[in-house]
Amino acid sequence: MKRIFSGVQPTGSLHLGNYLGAIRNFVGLQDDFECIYCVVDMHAITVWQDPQALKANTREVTAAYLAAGIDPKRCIIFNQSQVAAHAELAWIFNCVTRLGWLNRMTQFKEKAGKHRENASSGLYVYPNLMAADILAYKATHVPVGEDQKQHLELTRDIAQKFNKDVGVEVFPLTEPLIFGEATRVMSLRDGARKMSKSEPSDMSRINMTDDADLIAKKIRRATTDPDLLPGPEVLDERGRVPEAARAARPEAYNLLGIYAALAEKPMAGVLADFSGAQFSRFKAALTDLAVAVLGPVGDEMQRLCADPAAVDAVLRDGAERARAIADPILDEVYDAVGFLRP
Ligand code: AQP
Repeated sequence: MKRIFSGVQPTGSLHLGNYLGAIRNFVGLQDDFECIYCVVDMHAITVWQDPQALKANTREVTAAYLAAGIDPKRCIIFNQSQVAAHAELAWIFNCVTRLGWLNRMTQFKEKAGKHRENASSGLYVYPNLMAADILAYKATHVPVGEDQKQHLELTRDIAQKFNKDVGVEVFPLTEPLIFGEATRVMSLRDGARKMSKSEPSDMSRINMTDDADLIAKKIRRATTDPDLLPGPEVLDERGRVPEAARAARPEAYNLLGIYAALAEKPMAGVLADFSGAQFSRFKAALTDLAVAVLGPVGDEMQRLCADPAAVDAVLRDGAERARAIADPILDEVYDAVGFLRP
């Protein structure tokens, strides 16, 4: 049976990047896989989270899953800290992963930045917890964006080393699930930076719960350049924007990419529609499209967040079903390791 595991961190306001790069894709997968969608609150605390905000954000991510169309009966939706197997297996993996492997992880270097000595040890061993998330369910597939590819490779290395060390094929080698053209949504203020929950400026992102006026204001103020929009002739033979063209006009291609993703249309079609247009005309069309796509999802999220008891009930039910899968797998792991459970 094909089983998916994926998660989103409750680290702040969910934005268009989280929607286009992750949550929208999760919805389609539920038809072909057994899907486990987690709100990874234990990953979130690898950097400081205000406790009240963490609770609210955990409910918000859950509401986003539901509002986007993930069916909590067909899929398992829960928050990570409710299922002890994640922490327990992560400890085992702390003892499997080699320091050299972790030292190669680029995300730690990016997130810890210049203040490496001050980063939490949780941030450093984050990839071990991610491996535990996936392997606690023996997930066969994980949808990954560019930024998570390296961590999934590490998950495979951990599974392989564990199996070899104990001499039993306990874990599968989880496969990445790569979607068509990767959607990497960049900040509205700086086309070189990823749109991110933790970016201090709210004007840098479109939040999933922003209303029509706020979406219009953010798109109107989005950074652009003085030129007219390019036509489809800029694309390479595979219909992609060449790196050099993107580097020369990062903000323009970011907005065009957002349009293409929201319209679910190839870039060539979008460029044909707006070839030679001024940004003002394009931004008006982008606003209408963003409001049409995000509006209903945001409204439903607001409605769900106003009823925390209903959201909590989904998380409780999901956690129970998640434990039913993970606990026997953990028993198998403990036995393989040599832990007595008399
Ligand atoms: N800008 C983005 N474009 C496309 N996909 C994105 N994702 C995040 N940002 C973009 C995808 O959303 C999923 C959930 O991400 P996460 O919450 O686990 O953490 P993240 O990738 O670190 O997201 P943020 O928004 O940047 O959060 P902070 O600021 O807390 O670090 C992932 O599948 C991710 O690829």
